[in-house]
Amino acid sequence: MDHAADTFRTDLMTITRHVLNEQSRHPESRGDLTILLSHIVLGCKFVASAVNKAGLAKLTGLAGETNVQGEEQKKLDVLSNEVFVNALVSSGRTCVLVSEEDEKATFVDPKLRGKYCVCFDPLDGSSNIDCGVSIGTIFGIYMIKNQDTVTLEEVLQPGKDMIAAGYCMYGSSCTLVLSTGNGVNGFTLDPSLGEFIMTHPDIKIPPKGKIYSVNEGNAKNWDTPTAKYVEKCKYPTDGSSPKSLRYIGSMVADVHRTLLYGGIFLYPADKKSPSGKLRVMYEVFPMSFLMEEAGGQSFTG
Ligand code: AHM
Ligand code: MG
Repeated sequence: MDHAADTFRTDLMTITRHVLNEQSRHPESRGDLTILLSHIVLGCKFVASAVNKAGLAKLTGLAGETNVQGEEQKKLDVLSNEVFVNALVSSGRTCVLVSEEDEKATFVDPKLRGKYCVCFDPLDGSSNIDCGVSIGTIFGIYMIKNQDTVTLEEVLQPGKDMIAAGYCMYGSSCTLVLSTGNGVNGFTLDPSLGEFIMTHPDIKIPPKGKIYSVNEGNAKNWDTPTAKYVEKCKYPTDGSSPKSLRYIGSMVADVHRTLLYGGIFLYPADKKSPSGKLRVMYEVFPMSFLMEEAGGQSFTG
């Protein structure tokens, strides 16, 4: 007779179970990070559902507003930002929120404050929304020394002080990749259960990769070392095979593929964006944290 376990996985490592396991490694922990992460997971589930319905619910298209970087906001960006802000504030575990969609940092009402600062891009890759290509949420979490006296300066911490980071990719499946500083794990949303189940335990980036990922349309504005590097990917001089080019234009999807398949993702500074296009606090630092936790490297220049 068939056992249920032959057909179904019956011992499921949900993201909550995983985070609780991680928490038990720190006996002094009071579960604050666990609670915060469960609110982030809720935000991701909400956005996943909204992204799935975007075309049907007429959520695609412009919301008629402009964000800090002067870009037009999409309705889904606005919605996702609201969901994350509400989820993070109501967790009672945050004191400052820094969102790509908000011009100023949000200082949480003292009555609801906790010790964490969360930097996030609620919906990255928004130019891809209307054609159904993968987009994602990116987040990085810092601990603040004194939540009552926190200042903006204290929020500008170096990436190495981050205590947890992750992203959620809304693609052909919805995948959440998380690190709390003890390796990287990936979880896939099972829509029938409404739970993220561990599908990619202990992700390690392959030591060698055959893919480079960059917006080559910017090549005329690159500096010489960048141009030379990319040239070598295409015309190797050491007898190796040329690398393949893959570029989605959604950092979450491009980084996710790089984590799983190996290779390099780059968005070099150029004449048009001398300090680079990607934003350090809510895009580069969290992704670098994950890359390094997965055994990879992240660097400038
Ligand atoms: P966004 O935050 O406005 O969506 O922009 C960030 C995105 C990244 O996801 C992606 O890596 C990059 O911009 C793509 O830029 P480009 O279209 O210049 O190649
Ligand atoms: Mg972004």
